[in-house]
Amino acid sequence: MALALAEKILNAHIVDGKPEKGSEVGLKIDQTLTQDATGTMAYLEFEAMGVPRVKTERSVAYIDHNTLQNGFENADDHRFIGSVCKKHGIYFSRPGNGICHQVHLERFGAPGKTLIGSDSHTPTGGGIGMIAIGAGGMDVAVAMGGGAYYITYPQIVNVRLTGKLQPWVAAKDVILEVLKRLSVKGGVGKIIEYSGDGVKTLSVPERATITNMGAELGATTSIFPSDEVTKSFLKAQGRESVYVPLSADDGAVYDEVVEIDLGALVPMAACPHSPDNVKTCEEIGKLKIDQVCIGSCTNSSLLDMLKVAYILKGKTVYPDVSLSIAPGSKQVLNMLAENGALSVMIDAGARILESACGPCIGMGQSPNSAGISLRTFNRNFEGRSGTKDGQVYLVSPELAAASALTGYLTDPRTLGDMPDFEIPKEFKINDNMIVPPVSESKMDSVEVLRGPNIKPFPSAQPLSDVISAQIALKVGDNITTDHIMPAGAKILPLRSNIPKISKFCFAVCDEAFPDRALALGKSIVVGGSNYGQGSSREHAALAPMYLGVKAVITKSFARIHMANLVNAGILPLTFVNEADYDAVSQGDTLTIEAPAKQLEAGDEVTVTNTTTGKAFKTKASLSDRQKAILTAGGLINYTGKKN
Ligand code: MIC
Ligand code: SF4
Repeated sequence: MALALAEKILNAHIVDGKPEKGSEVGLKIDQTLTQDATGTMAYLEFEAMGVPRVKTERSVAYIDHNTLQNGFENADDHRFIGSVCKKHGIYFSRPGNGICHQVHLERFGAPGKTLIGSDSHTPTGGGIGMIAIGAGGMDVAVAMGGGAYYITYPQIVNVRLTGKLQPWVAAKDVILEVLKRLSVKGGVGKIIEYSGDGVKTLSVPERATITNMGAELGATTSIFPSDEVTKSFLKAQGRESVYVPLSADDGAVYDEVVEIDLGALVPMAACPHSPDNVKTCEEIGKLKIDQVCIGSCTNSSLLDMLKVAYILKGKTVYPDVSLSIAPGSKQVLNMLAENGALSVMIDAGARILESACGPCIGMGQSPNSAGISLRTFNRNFEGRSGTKDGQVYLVSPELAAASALTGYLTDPRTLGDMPDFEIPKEFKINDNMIVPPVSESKMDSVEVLRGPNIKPFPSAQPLSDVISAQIALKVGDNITTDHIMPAGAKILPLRSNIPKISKFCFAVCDEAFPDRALALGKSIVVGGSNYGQGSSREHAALAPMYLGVKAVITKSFARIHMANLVNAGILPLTFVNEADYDAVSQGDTLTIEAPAKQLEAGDEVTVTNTTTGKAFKTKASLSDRQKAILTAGGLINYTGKKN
């Protein structure tokens, strides 16, 4: 049978289950990555598994999120991760070396390999033909220990690209168009596979922008073929040896087809507060802006930065506007320094930031009150910028730079002719900020360095005979992990301390929730559709678990968050009749009799609202493996039991 590219790579990695759409398969994982905001927890979990050395082909730990170091906590985490890496066979990308996804693409990614990362934008690797998937820290820990990573065998959506982008229209506009058409839930349970004549007109960094922001579709991942363009990129990175040509078989059959004529696209923006709220510049009209931020794992490549420098050359940032620029990696920053583009940016008045996530995760550069901020990032959820009423628009670097000069949202096509921007024949390669692990003979002598803020992860309880608990919180549709477990400069330093970080759980929705949940002892959360979209942070499951949440009942879940709930031993259920969502209220007591037995018997779980006396049906869309994990009280307990 003719196969899609994604199917070919998936099938070559299946170690458990069958490639049947909708059923669960276990995949062999070739590479893993972590970043520091999820990494400490992931390595604590890895340590708990007692595996001396990682069993993957390559595992890399990056320090890129918590680099503000406003206090000892972040630096302690960096030191802990660095020492764990040395001991357990993991490469360590030091702070300053760049954003995990950008550096991984430059230095480690390889076509045809599988990669999981404890960060939802891991699909960036799809830009060079990898199956790269975002996962919770616990799943990454298991993969580092040689265990399989489980996904639902996905449907494949084929996005067929034809034509060529017009001058000043960007790869960002391609993914914004896909988001406009499919929405933030359109990709759930699917892999987005790009093909068609238009593919060869896009460079690797442009492809990576598209696969990166495919995370906002809720997709399992996105992938481009590996072709001559991939080969030249890898060659310029001194890594031609990992190149293999890869594409779908002729006549591959897809579950859905989306056609996009690149030549028909125009510059666009995702308006507040959702990445799928996409409008063209013309539709948005005259919009006065306060801030422009360029960078993040979506748009911080050398190519992006060269375009920005070209636009800023000889000009000055508009008086009322603050422009910050964070090049994605040390390689990018260094090349900009050497070719003079950095000086052009500084001359124009840009505020140059270190190569890290920075403003994208609310670590500095929050806009002014109700400030309008144009960002080249991938998420514009409410409050994520650090300013509650900040209005964030997601745009291309070209549009961002043009607007920084005029003070208004500006269509970059007004800039006139566009020169050809090309990937260099050779990137500047210096891996001196990537520390290799010590040899096996020396690993016993490495001491793991911990700090006072690094607390062990809380352990979950096996499923009890009956769950009877109050609804401590009822929320609406599209609740993001930034609602459940906010990030930002104040909260991110607490990522290694679940008891402390839990005090901010659901702070965006209801500041009283943590105290209420703790006082109740056990509780239930009710949500609408696409609950838990966004980040892969398992803290959005670990904090509720610590606060005593036993079950979350929603209209539907986002993929990674649902897996994280299962791993944390929290029962994820969906309403069979969505009308039952309206029939429950915060404060009602719900009872689930013999949950483990109900799960064993099938996928339907009966819940009784003891406050109203009404019973309703819910669905547990779980594999047998996931049911066993829940019964055992989370993935760590389950893995311990199995060994
Ligand atoms: C994000 O973009 O939200 C993050 C911060 O990179 C997260 C990971 C985290 O919360 O640490 C993600 O996307 O998974
Ligand atoms: Fe970092 Fe932002 Fe990318 Fe997340 S989306 S990895 S915070 S740059």
